[in-house]
Amino acid sequence: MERILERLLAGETVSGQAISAELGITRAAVWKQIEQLRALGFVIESQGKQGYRLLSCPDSLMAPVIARGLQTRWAGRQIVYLPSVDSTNRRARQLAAEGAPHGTLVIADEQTAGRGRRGRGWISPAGEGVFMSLILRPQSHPSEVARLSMQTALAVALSIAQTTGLDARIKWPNDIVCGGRKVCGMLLEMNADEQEVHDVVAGIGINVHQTQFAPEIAQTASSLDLLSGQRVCRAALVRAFLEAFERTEALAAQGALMDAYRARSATLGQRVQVIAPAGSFTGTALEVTDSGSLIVEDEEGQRREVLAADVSVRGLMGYA
Ligand code: BTX
Repeated sequence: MERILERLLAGETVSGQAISAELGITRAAVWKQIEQLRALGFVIESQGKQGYRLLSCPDSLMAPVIARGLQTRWAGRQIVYLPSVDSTNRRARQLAAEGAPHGTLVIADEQTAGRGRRGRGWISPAGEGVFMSLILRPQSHPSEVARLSMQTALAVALSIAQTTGLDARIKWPNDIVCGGRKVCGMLLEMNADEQEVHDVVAGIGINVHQTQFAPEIAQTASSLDLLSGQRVCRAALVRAFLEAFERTEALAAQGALMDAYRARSATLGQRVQVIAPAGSFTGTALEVTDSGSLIVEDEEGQRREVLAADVSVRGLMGYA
């Protein structure tokens, strides 16, 4: 179906015969796949013998829809779309282990067991969000992987801002918030030994069309549609993310990543409350280190290093 869609997206009328010859399938099979695309919401005109013409696309995440007009060198050059999957991170890790190239994007319309950090879940209703995992094969030491987490967060914030006009901000360590509400979570998983990183899977879940939320997140979560007052195009958001990710790589190479990150941070420069098992304290968030921890100056003027794994950080003004 993706190959027929690709052909239709090229813009011209294409005959059933030409598709059948190119794809090596019968004309009846072509017709059946056209009907399947129609059932998914693609409006396809039949022009008798001349063939088929695509008039409009639904809000689809199918690979050819995302790939149309994508301006990247490597990010998302290979896209694996799944209508439904347990977790795109789990699937991406499997594909990475099988040798999927750097930049492969695994994306789903629905997750049945979306994963958050530390065994938590990510609510991923069909057709409502973006659930995706980018496979990265950085040529770096495990200690440098924190940078990828910053790049991912920055790229998501920039792409949301670009696509919706919202003031998307990074809440350390890895939420994106808009108007004080969580619209996105990220889960980076690394496959490495002491010397070398084999691959990193950057998993991203963005709330796009939801208008209702499960009771446990109703007070903290929102969606891009609700916050922007417009119906956001998911494929455009994904393209913007992939393009922004490549830009963050350039920023990192120029030593400018931290400044760009700081400009999008909801946490840095703010008064925060650090809630740790060993005790809580308040202070001012100063910076994020190369290894990804947060430096907070406490009330006594002491600089304390806060590891993402240990704590929860709350802004003193609302959720963000
Ligand atoms: P996290 O542990 O920071 O956030 C999980 C917590 O956030 C949950 O315990 C719940 O309170 C809340 N939550 C769950 N779902 C939502 C939601 N849709 N919107 C707002 N809040 C929510 C964040 O973990 C990491 C999430 C990564 C999700 C992506 S989706 C694609 C990829 N595949 C996969 O399995 N996970 C990643």
